[in-house]
Amino acid sequence: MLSDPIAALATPPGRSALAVVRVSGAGAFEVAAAVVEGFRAAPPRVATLATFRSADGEPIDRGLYTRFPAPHSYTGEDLVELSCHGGLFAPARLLAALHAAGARPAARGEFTRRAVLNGKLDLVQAEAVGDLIDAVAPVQARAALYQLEGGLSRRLAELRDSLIEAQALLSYEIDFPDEDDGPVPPERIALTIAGVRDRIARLVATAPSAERLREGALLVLAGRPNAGKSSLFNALLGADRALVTEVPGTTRDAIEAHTDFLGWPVRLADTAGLWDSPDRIERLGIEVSQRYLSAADLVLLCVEAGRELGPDEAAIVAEGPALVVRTKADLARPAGEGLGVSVVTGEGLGELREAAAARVFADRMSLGDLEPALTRERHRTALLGAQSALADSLSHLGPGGDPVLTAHHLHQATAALDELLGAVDVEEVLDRVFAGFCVGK
Ligand SMILES: Nc1nc2c(ncn2[C@@H]2O[C@H](COP(=O)(O)OP(=O)(O)OP(=O)(O)O)[C@@H](O)[C@H]2O)c(=O)[nH]1
Ligand SMILES: [Mg+2]
Repeated sequence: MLSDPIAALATPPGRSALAVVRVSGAGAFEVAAAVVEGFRAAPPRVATLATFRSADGEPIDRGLYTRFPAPHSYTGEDLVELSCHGGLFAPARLLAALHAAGARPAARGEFTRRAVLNGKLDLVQAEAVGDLIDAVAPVQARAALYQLEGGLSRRLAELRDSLIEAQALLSYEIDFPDEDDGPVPPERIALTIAGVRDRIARLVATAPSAERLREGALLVLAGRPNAGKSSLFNALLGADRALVTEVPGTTRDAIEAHTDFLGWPVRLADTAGLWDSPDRIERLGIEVSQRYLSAADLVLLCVEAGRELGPDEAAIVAEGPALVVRTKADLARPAGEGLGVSVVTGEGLGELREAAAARVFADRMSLGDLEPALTRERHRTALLGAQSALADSLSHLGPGGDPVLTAHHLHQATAALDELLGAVDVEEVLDRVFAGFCVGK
């Protein structure tokens, strides 16, 4: 049943001052009344102090409960929030009592899923709830909050409105096919459609850096053995994560760590040195390095300051995107291009962070994080679908064209936007979006 009562812990389990448990669905108030002493019908949305008891009347804790009658709740259903002391016992016993009183354990993301089904949030906003919780850098949190507050949704709704307008204009054309220049000139319809197509193109262009912002840009430290990659990895993280020795071939397997460069989220990867090694295990490590090189948003190519770039290194730069980092700048003056750094003196580390962040987040820096942007592949795929449907619709417009086919493709484009916002009932899309959520969301 879709609206059966569900209950789950909304805070992380473990030692804490407080824990919050949520119950939502038809019958949530009856479930709560079985556990909360003196649970009363009034007043809504006001926290009330009460004793919580298990089915056999044993006291569990004293805490606060708040009643949110539908539709004025997160899920749009009757909802109760109970807060008790944290730790291992009180929250678990409170939850068990609520389950015994008839609430089922919630599935991943089920609270937010219900909010979407009840029209409290659209799908793009629901994704932002997950992004806000998962944010590790301030810019990620700001972008998620903007999306949650409807920044992207509003932009998509405007596009949808324009498409509906084009469909309306087109229906005149279909209804009065014999009038030579019809009540609406086809050029006007074409202009409206082309306008939407261009606005979609501008949104699609935000996808690479916005997806990067959400996931963290992948920066890969690569170069010859002993170039100082692992030392730089540790220095940039501010922690000794990777082994460093004077023996070439120290790093065998890639290591990844999350950090931020001046507030911009990055995934930093240290890799095995690239050379023709006779050692089988080292060769396997080098294959991993190659895969990282091709997946990188930016390669930080480490070359000792004292020497010229070899052809292997020049090839990596040519393939790009890469930034040449001249390591061990305390030992020699950098020869040729690249940014000099030293992990001994700390020289160049700040500049490197700045240059790398500027390279991978250039357009987010110029746009600011408060512009609608496509933060997921799902958004990009939907809008690319809409874009090609619009191109098809334009190709059937005008002399010799078929307005019915134009209308059909316009419809497809609108459907792509609807699926993106979750306006149509698409269980499969919902399943995919909420698979990554935790049970209390
Ligand atoms: N003087 C100086 N020595 C450095 C610097 N960076 C690294 N080294 C030394 O260079 C040697 C190799 O450093 P690593 O960081 O292990 O080099 P790597 O590129 O990870 O090497 P592999 O994992 O073998 O490919 C070590 O002896 C480091 O102490 C630096 O900035 N200045
Ligand atoms: Mg190493």
